[in-house]
Order: sequence, then C-alpha cells, then structure tokens
Amino acid sequence: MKKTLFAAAIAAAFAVSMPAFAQQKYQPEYRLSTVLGTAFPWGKGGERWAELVKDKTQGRINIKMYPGTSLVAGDQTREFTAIRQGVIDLAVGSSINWSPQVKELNLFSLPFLLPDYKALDALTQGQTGKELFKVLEKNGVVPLAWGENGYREISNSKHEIRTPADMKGMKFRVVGSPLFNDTFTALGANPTQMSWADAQPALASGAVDGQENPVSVFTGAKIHAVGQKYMTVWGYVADPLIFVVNKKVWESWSKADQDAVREAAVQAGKEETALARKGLTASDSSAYKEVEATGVKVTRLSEAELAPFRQMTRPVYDKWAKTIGPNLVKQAETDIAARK
Ligand code: X2X
Repeated sequence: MKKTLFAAAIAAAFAVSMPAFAQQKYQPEYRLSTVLGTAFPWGKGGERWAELVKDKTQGRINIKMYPGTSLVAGDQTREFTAIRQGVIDLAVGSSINWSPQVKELNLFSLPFLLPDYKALDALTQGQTGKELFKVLEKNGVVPLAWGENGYREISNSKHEIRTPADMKGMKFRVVGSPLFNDTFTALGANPTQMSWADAQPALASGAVDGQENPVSVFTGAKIHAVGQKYMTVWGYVADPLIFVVNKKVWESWSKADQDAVREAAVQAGKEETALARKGLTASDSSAYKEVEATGVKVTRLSEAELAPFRQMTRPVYDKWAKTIGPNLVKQAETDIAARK
C-alpha cells in the first residue's frame, strides 16, 4: 500500500514537471511559409526574420523558408488553415490570402479605404491593428508583427486604363478573396480568381488580359515580359503582411526565445516595409521609372480621375463593411481620419 502511494507521488511529481520538459523539446527545423521568394521584399523579409531568430536564439531556433506557398502546393488561400493545423510552423502572409478564413482581414481590401501610406500605418500601428491581432489570436495563431506587400496597381496587355470604361469586359486575374470579384465586377471588368502560381502562365497565354499587384511584384516577377504593357497607378487597396507562429510551436518555446522571435519579427517587418516602399514615394519614384524602362506605359491617376472608380465601387465597400464588422470598419475610418 505504502509503496503504491509512493509510486503515485512520483508519478504526480512527474506530471507536474512534464510541461517543463516538453518546453525544452525544440524541433531541429521550423517551416516558414511565404508566397514570394527572395527576389521580392516579401521573401527578403522572411529570410531576414529567420536570420535574426537564429542570431537572437544562438541557433536554438532554426527556420527554413518555403516560398511559393509550397507547403500547401501553391494554394495560398489554404495557408492560414495549414498554419493552424501545424503543417506550417511560421508564416509571413498577406492579409488577402488569409481573409477567406479571417473575414476581418478583408478590411485592407475595401476599395479606396487607404489614401496613402500614413493611412495604412495608422491601421497597422494603431487600435485597428491591435483589434486584428486579437482576432488572429482567437483564430488560433500568434501574430507578432506587420510587414507589407504593398499598394496594388493594375496592369494589362490591351490599352491604357484611365476610366472605368477602359476596363469594360477586360479579363483580370484576381486574388483569393471574393471581395476582389465584386470590385472588378462593379467596374465592369471580368475577374477570374486564381493563385499566383497560375496567374503567370495565364498572363503569358493571354487567358487573362490583366492583373493587379504591387510594383515590386510586377518588377520582381518580370510581368512586363508576359505582355503586360500598361500599368495604372490607382492605389485602390494595399495588403500588409503579418508575421505569425503556430500556437503549439509558440508555446513550446521558452519565454526568452518567444521574446527573441517577436523582436526579430518586428525588426524584419520594419526593414521589409521599407524595402516594399522603396522607389514609390514622392521623393523617390525610381520604382515606377524602372517599370517604364521595360517599355511599360505607366499612368498615374489624379484625384479627379479616381473619383468615378471610387464611386462605382462604393456599394462593394458598403456590402463588405457588414461582413468585416461595422465596428472594426468604423475604428479603421477613425484611425485613418486621425493620421498624422
Ligand atoms: O497572389 C498575389 O497576387 C500576391 C503574390 O500578391 C499575394 O500573395 C497576395
């Protein structure tokens, strides 16, 4: 009897100390998912995060990057689910690609919500960003920092776009959220949703006439070489990137290592955002010039020219504001109005 009690006491002691044991069981390698590789700010951001983590944890956390969303066979709209399930350990992901699972992330894709970088920063660095991180936590991942894919400009192979009428009947490849279908349909165009992996052959074969992506993606992927001759700078949406970790993986790390991974994400995010904006500002427009140098006509729309686009997509904004959550959209509008 006494012996059994003793054994039970030992077992109990073990049970208590087990979580501490489990915590020290690090994997030899952690898998980081991104859509784009190191020819793009996005992939450079992922690479930098991995490098900083290795440094700051003295090699305890070893991250390998898998670009091309290869851990989900290129289907970027399945990335978020794969992070939750642990198929992916960490990710630097676009708000657009995760919005099918996290409807609040459609916020950034509301047409013409974000007039400038200050507006985007007001969201990610302000109250709206905090709320969105809470939403992500509720969805079972640990969000750590923001980065940027960028303002998404429209390109096509047919002719210059200056008015919505110029888009009429044109076939566009659009990204994973149905919001994009609604926006392009409202403008009279003909949108088709497909992954980034499928987009490039579809542009090359002429199956679609156009696409929309940040300038750094257009340049990095050499989209001019698949017949895209016209780019219109309209800044209708921007997608931030979010640095996240799978919850179980996060909980398996010591507090000191968690802090290191978070600090690394914040730093990599800042550096990556600066890269994503390079050459796209009033003081330095070299990124547009780089596009022009490949023979692409770059058209910049004035406020007056943007007005009809804004007006025609307003019903899409109102419809999706309900899905995203009217309070969150109000918070975002408030943060943007107060931007400095
Ligand atoms: O698929 C796209 O257009 C891209 C690369 O920008 C995203 O992953 C959102």
